[in-house]
Amino acid sequence: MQVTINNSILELVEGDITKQDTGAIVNAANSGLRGGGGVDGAIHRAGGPQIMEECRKIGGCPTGSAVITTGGNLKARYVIHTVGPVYHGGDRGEAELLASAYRSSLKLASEKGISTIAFPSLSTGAYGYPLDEAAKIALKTVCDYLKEHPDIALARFVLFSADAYRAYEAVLRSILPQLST
Ligand code: AR6
Repeated sequence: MQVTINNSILELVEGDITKQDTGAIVNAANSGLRGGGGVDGAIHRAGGPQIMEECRKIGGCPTGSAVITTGGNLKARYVIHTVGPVYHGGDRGEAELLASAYRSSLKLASEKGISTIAFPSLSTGAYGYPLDEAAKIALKTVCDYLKEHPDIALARFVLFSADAYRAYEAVLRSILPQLST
C-alpha cells in the first residue's frame, strides 16, 4: 500500500529490511549497539563486520535516539541505528520513546541528505510492544514528519509477516482522512 503525503511517499511492504535499496535502512538496535537477534542480527549478518566496527566506535545510543553507520555490504548506503523502548505495560513513557525513535531516525536522514528510508516495526519483536499500538505511533509519527519535511521522498515500512503488514495497513487506512488536512 502506498499513500502520498504532500510530495512524499509513505509505503507499506511485506519483506526483509536487509534487501531494501533505500538510501538508509533503520536498525532496531539496543542501547549498547552490541548487536542481537531479530532485525539487528539480520542487518549485521547481511551487512558484514564494518557495521559493528563503527557501532563499537560510537559506543552506544540512548533509547529514543539514533546514530548512523555505513551500510557495509548492504544495498542501502547507510544504516541508521535507533533504539525503541522495551514495553512494560505502557505507563513508562513507551509511546513517546517509540515516537522519538522514529523522529530521531528521520531527522538524522534529513541531516545527512538521505531522501529514502526503510523502517522495520520498531520494538514489536524482542521488546514486546503490542503491534497495533506500535503501528499507530509509527505511522502517525512518520506521517507528521513527512508533512513538514519534503526532503524525505520515500519512507517505507518493511513488515516481516502478513500479520504485521495487515496491522499497519489497517492503521494507515484509518488515518487516511487525516492525511489530506
Ligand atoms: N526485516 C524486517 N523486519 C524484521 C526482520 C527483517 N529481516 N526480522 C525481524 N523483523 P526485533 P525490537 C521484525 O526483535 O523489538 C535485538 O536483539 C520482527 O518480526 O528485531 O525493537 C536488538 O539487539 C518484529 O516485528 O526488534 C535489541 O536488543 C520487528 O522486526 C532488540 O532485539 C522488530 O523486532 C530490539 O527489539
